[in-house]
Amino acid sequence: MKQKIALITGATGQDGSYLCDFLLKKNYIVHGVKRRSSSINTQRLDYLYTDPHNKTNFFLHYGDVIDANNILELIKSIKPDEIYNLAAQSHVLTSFKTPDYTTQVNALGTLRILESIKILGMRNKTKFYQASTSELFGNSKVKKLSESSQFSPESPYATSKLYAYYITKNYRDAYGFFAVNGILFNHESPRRGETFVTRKITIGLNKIALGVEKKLYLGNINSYRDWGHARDYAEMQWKMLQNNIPRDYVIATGKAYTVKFFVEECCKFLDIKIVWSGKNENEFAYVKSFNPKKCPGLKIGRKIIEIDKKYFRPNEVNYLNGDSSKAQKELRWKPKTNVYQLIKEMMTEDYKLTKNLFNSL
Ligand code: NAP
Ligand code: G4F
Repeated sequence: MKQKIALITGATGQDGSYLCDFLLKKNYIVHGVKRRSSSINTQRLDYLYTDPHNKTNFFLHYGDVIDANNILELIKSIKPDEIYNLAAQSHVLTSFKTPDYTTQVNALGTLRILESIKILGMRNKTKFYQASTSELFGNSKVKKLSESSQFSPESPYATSKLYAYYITKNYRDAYGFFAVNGILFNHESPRRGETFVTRKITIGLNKIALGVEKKLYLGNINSYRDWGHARDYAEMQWKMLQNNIPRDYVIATGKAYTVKFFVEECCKFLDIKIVWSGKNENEFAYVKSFNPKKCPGLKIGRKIIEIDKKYFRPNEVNYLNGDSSKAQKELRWKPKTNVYQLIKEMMTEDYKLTKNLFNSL
């Protein structure tokens, strides 16, 4: 069988790295787009990379979805069977500070790829996956959000992704593209960016336990998220493009927890007992008891979590919980990793990382 060719924008990100790995194992030829940066930004892919002078199925190209000519050239030369558009300014709070840039990348970046496929006459060859998001739903009253729930974006990030969602649908409806939206709820992993809340917590608490840092500052700890594992969700991105018909799907675990719960479970992993005190922006957590073998850097009574208003968003999405029954039925899928397994994996990896850091100090 002819080897399939995939092009992945955002290959250097959390999802991109899992998807590259997944597709290479499926014997794809994988082309990833990386951005030029002043220091190397391919750490998540290093274990997959082979010098292209040797035989390899994995190639990285410089590119940027803001550069229409670059995107057109890449698609023209690579001739992919499948394009996964994962490139994004993906941080919600940052999107309030850089709304123009966020829109250029997330909204118009998507349009540029779709237009390139159209201009090159490749709509019958190339399938297109768009990384849509549960942020589209905003503060819905619906407790379990599905493909038919209403959108109500609450941030420049979500609004830019709303454009990308609809332009993908437009190209499917107007020109017959095989173009789909994966409406993915939050998914995390040891490769998650350090400024998203789960990873910030797993890194922060490990540093506190080992005495590298004293305190972790967080924003709104009362919001709920439906957290899955990025590795499981990469498989779904692929499955959507193997479907007989181009359809949009919600991918979620169906269970939502607060940020506060996530903190408490991470503390349990380290055998730290915390007590919460105070309210709203004055809330904090201090250490009631701990295991000195696991946490040589701790002291009883120390405040280890505090709230810093700078992490509050001008608009918050308070509750996100997804109903992925359509994907489960039509794509034969079940979320494999629950939040407890996710926390265990992230904490284990960040404990090792922090120990290495500590030993090198
Ligand atoms: P991520 O770790 O932030 O990765 C984003 C990727 O996009 C990185 O490779 C980044 O490159 C790249 N990128 C940013 N701006 C670009 C540009 N102008 N041109 C080309 N590439 C650019 O995000 P993720 O968690 O893997 O998420 C992947 C996609 O899924 C994103 O579109 C995100 O919005 C969406 N999504 C994520 C979640 C989630 O919970 N993770 C849920 C729903 C939807 P650098 O490495 O150089 O920064
Ligand atoms: O981890 P977060 O920054 O993720 P958020 O905003 O839900 O967005 C992520 O998931 C979306 C899918 O729903 C993606 F589309 C998007 O690209 C991204 O991957 O924040 C989660 C929650 C929020 O309610 C936030 O206010 O945690 C709260 N939070 C509390 N303290 C914090 C912090 N978030 C961050 N980043 N940093 C804090 O210190």
